[in-house]
Amino acid sequence: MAQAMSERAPLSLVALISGGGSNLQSLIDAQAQGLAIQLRAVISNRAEALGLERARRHGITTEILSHRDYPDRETFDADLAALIDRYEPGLVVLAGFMRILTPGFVARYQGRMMNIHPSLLPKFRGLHTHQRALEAGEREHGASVHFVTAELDGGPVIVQARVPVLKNDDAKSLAARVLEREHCIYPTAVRWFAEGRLRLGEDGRPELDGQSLRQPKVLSASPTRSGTRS
Ligand code: NHR
Ligand code: GAR
Repeated sequence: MAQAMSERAPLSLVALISGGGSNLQSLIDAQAQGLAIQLRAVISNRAEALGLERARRHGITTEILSHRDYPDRETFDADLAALIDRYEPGLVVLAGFMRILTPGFVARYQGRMMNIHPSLLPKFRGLHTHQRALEAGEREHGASVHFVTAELDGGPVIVQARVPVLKNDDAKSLAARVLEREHCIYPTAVRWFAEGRLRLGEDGRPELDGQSLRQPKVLSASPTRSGTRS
């Protein structure tokens, strides 16, 4: 089909997953609604990841690379990079990917790899964020999209979504409330990147529309301000 001359080529993506893949699904759905991305491959380190089934259902190429087949992180990451590079992605998205990546791997994709993390970074880096937020007595929790750096969950934050912690929450109910908002902010960050509005600036901060972000963007849950349309 003919493309208007002003349109840029769709942003090619490779997604890394380990589990359910609902964030992957949010990107697939955003694409179906017109976001100019092309999901070239979904790579999982777990053969049983449900996200692989979602990808297959949408005709997206899937790859399994089990970390258990490797003696150490370096050799796993070397093969992972080789696999990713076959698809020549403009952006690599970690979407519930559960393996810590080596500094060499991260450097290769500097400025073109994002992660979604289920906390209001810099709070609660690492795992079990919902339980930890509850135990800390937080009244607010959320999720963050950040550029990936060697520092685990320490990369510059692009956008966050905040949710309230409710009185009777357990880790499961809180995770579900956060996850729903993840499905809004990840496609938004990817859209900004695809439109050429977002990049990792020289100063190490995200740059959106030519402005260095001193604070992450925060998307509210209200549909008119959610950032899913503009
Ligand atoms: N790698 C680097 N270098 N930097 C980041 O910011 C990364 C990263 C790899 C993954 C996602 C992250 C999250 O959003 C992510 C960010 C896995 C672990 C972990 O401890 C921690 C954080 C994240 C992902 N993984 C264990 C490990 O030994 C394994 C846990 C498991 O398999 O269940 O790799 O939370
Ligand atoms: C999401 O909440 C994501 O933020 C989190 O795991 C869930 C994956 O859900 N990521 C991490 O904890 C990374 N360590 P999904 O597979 O349905 O997208």
